[in-house]
Amino acid sequence: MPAEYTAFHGLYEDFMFWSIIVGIIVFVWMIYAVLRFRQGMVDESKLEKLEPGVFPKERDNMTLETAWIVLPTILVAWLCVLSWQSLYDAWGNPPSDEEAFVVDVTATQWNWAFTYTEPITVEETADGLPYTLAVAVSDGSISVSTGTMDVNLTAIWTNGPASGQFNISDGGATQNTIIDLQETMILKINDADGDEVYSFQRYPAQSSSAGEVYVPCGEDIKMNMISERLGEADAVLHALFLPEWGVKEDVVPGVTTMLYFTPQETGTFDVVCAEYCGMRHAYMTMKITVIPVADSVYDGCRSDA
Ligand SMILES: [Cu+2]
Repeated sequence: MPAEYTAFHGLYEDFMFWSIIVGIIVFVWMIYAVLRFRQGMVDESKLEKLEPGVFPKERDNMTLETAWIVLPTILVAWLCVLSWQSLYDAWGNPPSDEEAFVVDVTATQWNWAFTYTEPITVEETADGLPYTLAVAVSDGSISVSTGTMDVNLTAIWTNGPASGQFNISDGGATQNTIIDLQETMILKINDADGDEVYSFQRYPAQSSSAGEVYVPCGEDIKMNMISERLGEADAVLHALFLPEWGVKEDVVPGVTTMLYFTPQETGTFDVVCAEYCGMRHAYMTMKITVIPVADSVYDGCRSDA
């Protein structure tokens, strides 16, 4: 079910409520009619015989007929009104590419490729560390400080084709190295047991992250989507579906389609294909991670909680 803050959440609950009410009325009436009028329950000799071609006008019930036309009409009209807001949310007012955090999406048989159009930095520190870990990555160096604590850590980094590692003890270490922030930069810091205590990932514009796409919390996220050939595999119809926000849009060969949403909570959610696209359609899944934004207007965006 879509997240509670989305228009689709309320819509789902409203439709569920009215479906259950209508379902109860229909099924109770149907079961009653089946039992009450089954063969043997009525004396057939007393039944009036209907004449073909003659409408039994005397058995009209105008009130009943009006009711079963007017009430469902009102209900359907009401459901249309309820749907309006979510339709508007999904299609009505797309953010421009300048306002939004734009990710280009290329669907192939059978893969999603997400390419950032602006840089994004993803930083994560393990919970409950008994020391304060401060890390700074700049063009000229990687600095790690553990404050007054002497902790043995290992930093492993890759920056485009370059890579390296260094050890940290005595409260910190600095590695002087040329970091090109136009290239993907990944830094992981592990403790003596090999467990990751910190990770830093920076993806420049036109780069992609493997197996997972990162988006900032609280911003309008816009996905511009195309479908492409991959080797021998044809460009076919796909549909990007993000169940967490209840949004889904077709990805059509030869056309750029678009989808947008505004995450208001951090976390990792599913990305799936919702249009059958061949043998490995079911495996066309990925993860989308909404990363915290410290000064966001949304409570759910400010921490990793
Ligand atoms: Cu598919």
